[in-house]
Amino acid sequence: MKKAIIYGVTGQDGSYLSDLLLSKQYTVYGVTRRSSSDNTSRITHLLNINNFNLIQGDITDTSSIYRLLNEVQPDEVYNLAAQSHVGTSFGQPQLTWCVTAQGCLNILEVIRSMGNRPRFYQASSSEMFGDQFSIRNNTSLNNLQSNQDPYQDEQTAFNPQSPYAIAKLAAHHATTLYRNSYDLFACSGILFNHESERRGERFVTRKISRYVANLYWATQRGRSIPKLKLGNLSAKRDWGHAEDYVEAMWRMLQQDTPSDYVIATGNTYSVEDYLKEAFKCIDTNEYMDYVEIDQSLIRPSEVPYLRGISKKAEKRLNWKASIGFKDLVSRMVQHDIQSSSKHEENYTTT
Ligand code: NAP
Ligand code: G4F
Repeated sequence: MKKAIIYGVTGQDGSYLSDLLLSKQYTVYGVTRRSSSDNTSRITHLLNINNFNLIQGDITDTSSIYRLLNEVQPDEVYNLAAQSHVGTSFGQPQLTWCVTAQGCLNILEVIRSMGNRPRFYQASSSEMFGDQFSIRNNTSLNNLQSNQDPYQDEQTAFNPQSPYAIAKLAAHHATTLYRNSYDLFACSGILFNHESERRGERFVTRKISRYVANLYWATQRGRSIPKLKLGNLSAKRDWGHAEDYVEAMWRMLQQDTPSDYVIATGNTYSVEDYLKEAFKCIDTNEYMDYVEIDQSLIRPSEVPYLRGISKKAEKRLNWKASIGFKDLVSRMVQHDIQSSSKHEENYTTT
């Protein structure tokens, strides 16, 4: 029976990865930060399972990492912990650095000091590419047909556009350095955006799906609700479902040799496309009637376009995204409609 430690277990990916590893008979040690209010809503279904252990800790505290790894002697360590909101990172750059960059280095240093070294997964991000892309057929960004070139893959240059992306890139380089210099089995998954019914409520997809669900119920009750405040609608993202993506993380650590992989669907859609598709789920075409552009939500610097090519993962990990854009949007909206029916409208408009 394998043992895995998950940093970031209370987050979207941590909860799905726990589900996956428990289904494979792992014993899971999920690390959670002490909090004055409950932060375990995504893992309540796991709290009474024998093979699932919740441990208090923090990746900014190396002594607690050292103790936990040496006590548990895990086979695998997944670092999913981060201050993961790009917009927030502009307001809290130092905190983002301490958690998202330094936290990874702290874990690497502990693993390096161990006799039996666990395999290590680092949650790298497509945000590291920033404004960079690769191109085939001389297609330019201004002359783009949907789902054609450009793209990002393992060869594309990095040029981070936020404190979050800078911190992720530092952690990414540290992971490569420790793999090459100290022979650690350390992999980075360069994951493109992945969402789900468990997605944090301040990421744009969930913000929209929750608003649409609340609008649906308000309309049923003959009420109106305030407009949804959004920032940049033209940014394009490659959106997949988190359940597919945690499978890729696990597969990376089962290979004979460690490496880095781009994980993405290969398709790109704008925030406005997501908005349109979400409103379609409640048979509403006039989606802009419900939206207000809020300048304070426009970031000082933006990543305009992401579309990942996962050929390497397809070939070596036999991995491919199984849930497409329309399915993803529909699942999120339907889930939010069902869960908000129990409550009065409780929307986030900002
Ligand atoms: P998430 O929902 O925001 O989860 C982040 C997790 O990190 C939470 O469990 C959080 O705990 C924990 N955390 C924050 N600060 C910590 C600290 N100091 N010590 C220990 N834990 C801490 O993020 P996600 O969407 O699941 O993403 C997982 C990872 O993949 C993150 O590193 C993210 O940056 C990266 N990533 C995500 C995507 C995506 O599209 N989802 C794409 C590429 C990379 P609390 O619950 O207590 O806040
Ligand atoms: O949902 P978002 O906040 O995700 P973003 O910035 O792409 O970052 C996510 O994906 C990364 C992988 O590429 C992860 F590394 C990261 O941890 C996170 O999971 O924003 C998506 C787009 C952006 O262009 C943003 O400017 O939506 C735009 N947007 C427009 N209005 C908004 C809003 N984003 C948010 N969060 N809230 C808005 O009101």
